[in-house]
Amino acid sequence: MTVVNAPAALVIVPTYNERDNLPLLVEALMQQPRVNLLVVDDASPDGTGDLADDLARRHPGRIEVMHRTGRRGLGRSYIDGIRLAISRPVDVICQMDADLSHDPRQLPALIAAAAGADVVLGSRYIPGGGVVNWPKRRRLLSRFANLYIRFVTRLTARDCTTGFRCWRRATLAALPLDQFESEGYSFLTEMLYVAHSLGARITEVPITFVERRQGESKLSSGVLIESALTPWRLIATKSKRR
Ligand SMILES: Nc1nc2c(ncn2[C@@H]2O[C@H](COP(=O)(O)OP(=O)(O)OP(=O)(O)O)[C@@H](O)[C@H]2O)c(=O)[nH]1
Ligand SMILES: [Mg+2]
Repeated sequence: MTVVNAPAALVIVPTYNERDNLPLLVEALMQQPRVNLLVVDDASPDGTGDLADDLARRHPGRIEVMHRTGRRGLGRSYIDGIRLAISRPVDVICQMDADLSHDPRQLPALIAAAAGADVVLGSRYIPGGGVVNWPKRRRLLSRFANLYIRFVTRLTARDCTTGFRCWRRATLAALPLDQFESEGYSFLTEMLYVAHSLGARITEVPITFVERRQGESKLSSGVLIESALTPWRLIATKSKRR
């Protein structure tokens, strides 16, 4: 049916110590037609980078691996990954976590929605979306973060912090990445805010987020502080950006 006309997509997956999860994610993604993968590994001490190279050899022409050096960080990794991704001849560029929290079977729905929007958010907080296996504390933190971001920035999306997204390549290419300041998770909020202020059409597609079973979370207190300050910085520096 739509396979032939489906847009070619490149999925950026940042990794830090995801040895147990990455092979399962790759296996599932490689079953999707016209989907390629860019792994951005931050010199994971558990050898995720070497493992990604092995997986790339097993799927010739479909997986690229970027080995970062220097200071690690989710935002820094995405900036490097996006710079490479936008140079590839694809229609759509996606973002996904490596820890199987984002279901590859939901990816086609996000890609399809990019036909009618510039940015598609895989959303936990619209009807049909949800979260599985999160303790109450974590649920509250995420809910509060979204309320806080929406309140401060006036973004209207229900899930501004989701890491499961699809972008039209041109929209992503228009982001002034050299002006971004977020080093960690708040990069996700920053890129959404900047895209919105550049006039991008943002839509949400429901997803079910499943908490990781393997590996460790990288949420640190430094990351949380940056996330709390970022919405204020974004509105304060809005006029400097075009
Ligand atoms: N390259 C890179 N990837 C990272 C870094 N920190 C986290 N990641 C990856 O970013 C994705 C999201 O990180 P998680 O630790 O799962 O964050 P989370 O989903 O908010 O936290 P959990 O609920 O514990 O899973 C995963 O694929 C991580 O491997 C980093 O510093 N560098
Ligand atoms: Mg996770």
